[in-house]
Amino acid sequence: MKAARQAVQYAAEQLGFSGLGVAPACADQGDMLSQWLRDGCHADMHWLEHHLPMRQNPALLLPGVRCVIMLTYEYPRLDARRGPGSIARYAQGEDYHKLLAPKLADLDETLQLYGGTQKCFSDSGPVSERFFAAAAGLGWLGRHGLLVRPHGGSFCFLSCILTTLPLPTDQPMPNRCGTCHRCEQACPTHALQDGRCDARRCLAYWTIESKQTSAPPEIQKAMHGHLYGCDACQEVCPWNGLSSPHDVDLHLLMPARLAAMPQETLADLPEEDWMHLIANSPMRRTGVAHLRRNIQTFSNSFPS
Ligand code: B12
Ligand code: SF4
Ligand code: SF4
Repeated sequence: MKAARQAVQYAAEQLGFSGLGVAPACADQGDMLSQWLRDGCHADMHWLEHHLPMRQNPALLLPGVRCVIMLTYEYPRLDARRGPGSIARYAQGEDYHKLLAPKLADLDETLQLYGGTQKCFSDSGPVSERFFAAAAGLGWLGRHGLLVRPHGGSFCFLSCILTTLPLPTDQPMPNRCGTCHRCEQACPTHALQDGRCDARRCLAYWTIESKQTSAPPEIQKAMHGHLYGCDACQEVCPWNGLSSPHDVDLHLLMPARLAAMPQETLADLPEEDWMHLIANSPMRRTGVAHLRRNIQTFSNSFPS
């Protein structure tokens, strides 16, 4: 199975993935996810409860699964928006689900040549991607809960391939956060505690996932300037220095028109123009009405 691993590793590099590691599918995930759900940290993302059995047992997704191949794909490290109305780095360009799916299908084909059956996901399936990325030796889970790599930090997408092939696996690496607590301290809503993020307080939840028409006052205040997502806990991480050993896919860069558009123009933008602006973006999933709600919320919280 060494040959299969070499083949998929080579193909992944050709397709632009920046890292690959392999974890045993039966790796012990502990109780953290169920505890997080019991504590209500998932807010109203009820699909996370429904996915729990599959998350805890990948064999329910792919009978006979032996390994989880984890991959990283870089996104831009610079915030391309000028002025308020910031958009999280991962969402500045085209929709990564669409970008990565054909690449994963290609890797699936490579593994089929070695007799494997696969299931592939990138933020699109009931797999604990952060857990398996750490178990596959790609990095460690920081105090913000995200995967941090010694060469590259946390600004990357995770993708996974469940496979029936018994590939050689990797060893997890030690946590290198040391005495640093910068991410916890930088979180504008104090959503981070003991290495976990409470979605009920996280601006990424409020600006991307929440269907509610308003947020609690302390969240509204912190939402100021955040149009979509939040990178505050990652911006302060010392492992996210600007020097990157990896190139960034041009599809993930922000279109110039969006980068330069002032927040006031966005606030008054007709529906049709919005649709055109976010046609290929992951923001399309959140929808124009909620993006307008986000602008409204932060305008209201800090009247000029
Ligand atoms: C739901 C979700 C969200 C929710 C909830 C976030 C949260 N608190 O988990 C919201 C909308 C808030 C969100 C926000 C963001 N998200 Co998100 N999100 C997810 C999703 C779909 C599931 C995460 C989840 O289940 N969380 C619940 C926690 C408890 O489970 P978990 O993360 O899997 O944690 C496991 C480990 O923590 C493990 N564990 C931890 N410590 C230990 C110790 C031991 C000993 C053991 C045994 C286990 C263990 O136990 C858990 C279960 O296995 C994943 C994709 C996926 N399928 O995994 C993306 C994902 C985690 N998100 C991602 C990103 C980029 C973000 C944002 C940065 C986006 C932004 N800029 O706005 C923020 C970051 C917020 C933060 N600090 O976590 C990336 C992370 C990439 C990376 N480098 O790690 C992912 C992996 C998507 C992807 N494929 O790229 N997200
Ligand atoms: S994404 Fe923002 S709000 Fe959420 S935990 Fe990180 S800093 Fe806090
Ligand atoms: S900011 Fe500090 S504590 Fe947080 S992930 Fe980075 S090194 Fe770890």
